[in-house]
Amino acid sequence: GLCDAPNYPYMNRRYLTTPIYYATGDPHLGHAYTTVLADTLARYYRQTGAEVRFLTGTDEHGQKMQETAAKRDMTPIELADQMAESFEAAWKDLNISFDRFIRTSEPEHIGVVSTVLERLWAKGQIYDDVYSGWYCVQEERYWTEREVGAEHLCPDCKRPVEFVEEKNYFFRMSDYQERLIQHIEDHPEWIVPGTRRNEILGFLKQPLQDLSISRPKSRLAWGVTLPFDPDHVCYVWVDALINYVTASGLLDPDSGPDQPGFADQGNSWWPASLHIMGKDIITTHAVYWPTLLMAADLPLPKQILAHGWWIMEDEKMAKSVGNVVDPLALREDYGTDGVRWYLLRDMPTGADASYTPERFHARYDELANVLGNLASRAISMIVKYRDGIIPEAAGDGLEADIASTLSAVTGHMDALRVHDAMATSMDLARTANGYVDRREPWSQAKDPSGAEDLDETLASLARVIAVLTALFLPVTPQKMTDLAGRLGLKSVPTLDQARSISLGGLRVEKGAPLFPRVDR
Ligand code: ME8
Repeated sequence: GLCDAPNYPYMNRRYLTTPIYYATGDPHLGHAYTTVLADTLARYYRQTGAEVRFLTGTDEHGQKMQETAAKRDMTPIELADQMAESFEAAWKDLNISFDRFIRTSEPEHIGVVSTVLERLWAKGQIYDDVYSGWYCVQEERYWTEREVGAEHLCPDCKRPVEFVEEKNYFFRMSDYQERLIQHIEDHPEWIVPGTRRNEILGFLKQPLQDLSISRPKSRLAWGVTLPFDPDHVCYVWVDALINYVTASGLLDPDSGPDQPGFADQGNSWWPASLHIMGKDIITTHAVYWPTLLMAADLPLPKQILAHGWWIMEDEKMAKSVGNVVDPLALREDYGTDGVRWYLLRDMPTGADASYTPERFHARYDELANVLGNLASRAISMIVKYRDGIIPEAAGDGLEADIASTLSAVTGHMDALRVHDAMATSMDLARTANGYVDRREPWSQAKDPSGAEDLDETLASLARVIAVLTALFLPVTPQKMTDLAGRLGLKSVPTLDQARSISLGGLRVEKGAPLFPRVDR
């Protein structure tokens, strides 16, 4: 079937994507969440030895871009340049390890969009017709009479919609309804979490409409010109979704619909292993996108993860609402890794979460008081009692806890329950603090016959900290690299190495607090 590209080495090659964000405003905490989530998964997969391709970027065409640019007395490309730079800089500040930052204004992408459209056109998957109905500029989409109601408001953003009557090209999306339902039913993990899968299956109980894929240039000039009609541009969502294929290297932007690229899927990153996004754009990813791919005879992405929303005072955090939090400002107080930890620890992957400064602070305290404190007391004691050299002892005082944590965390990560992986990892640090309290190394140090016990305590602590650096690496990469260095390691061990690492004889080093106290 479509999902079973021959010999696709699923587990050892991972192609992960975030949405490409609208280049109409600066990144906020919601965008940062998706991107940090994707980055944490990317780092986790790399840690397990997979070859990873991690894509993010900006969505630069469409009416909203055209209007925002006009309001600011800029051309759309000037606005796009400025915003792409702002997103890319924000992601670098948040230590996002993307491999490719795609912009939909790139010639390569425009070429690939044309290629796909030509292909669909040649295959009779696109026809023209007159569309008359309601259009929301904010959401860049058409709505039916019933959906806009008597007030003529967009059901999503509640803004007034416009009545339009225009020639449109339509994609025969309705032809793929049964196949899509079958695909979702045959692959229970294709859309996660299950609530979103049920929502899509519910949506597919209604007859699927064909999809308008064009906008007349008279209304919207800023987009990819249709290869078969120079007076129309491609609908921004179709243009945007294709970015995932562009960046995979599957298609040659310079050749036509019959190019071998369509047949030879061996060398590219396509199909994506995982598309990550917020639940606001699940329909475009789980309905428009797979049906377009089916029509173009291309394999479907392996999995789609739709997470929840960051909420502020009962409302979705959004640029259009004006209640956004700047992740870069929070970084100044709590550091990059503090922001990353808060985002992943506080939002159950898939559900909504409420941003409050208090919760942020409490999560940071957990990092400082549990993980940071463990590291600082263990390293101080190794310095104080053993001249900074980790004792050569079995160090298996926490062996059972380590083994069960590693398997639980792996299970959570593989099931995309990242917050559970975080909570479980932090529990191991908590257990290790309990171990210190129970063993009382300060008493062992006073008792001359306690030398072996003390060696064992300190070796066990060094070992559990090495394991913690591996567990926390995906979410707090800078701090864990720093901590591994303080343990005398050249780098953070992989999870596999952490299972059997031996640290005896390494020299530890004290340093400034890993997670300094933040006064508020
Ligand atoms: O939709 N909580 O771009 P966009 C959680 N260009 N996540 C949030 C959020 C919030 N309050 N606000 C935004 C687009 N996000 C299209 C995508 S993809 C082919 C085209 C995150 O700039 C979340 O990932 O509006 C959401 O899906 C995305 O930003 C929307 O970003």
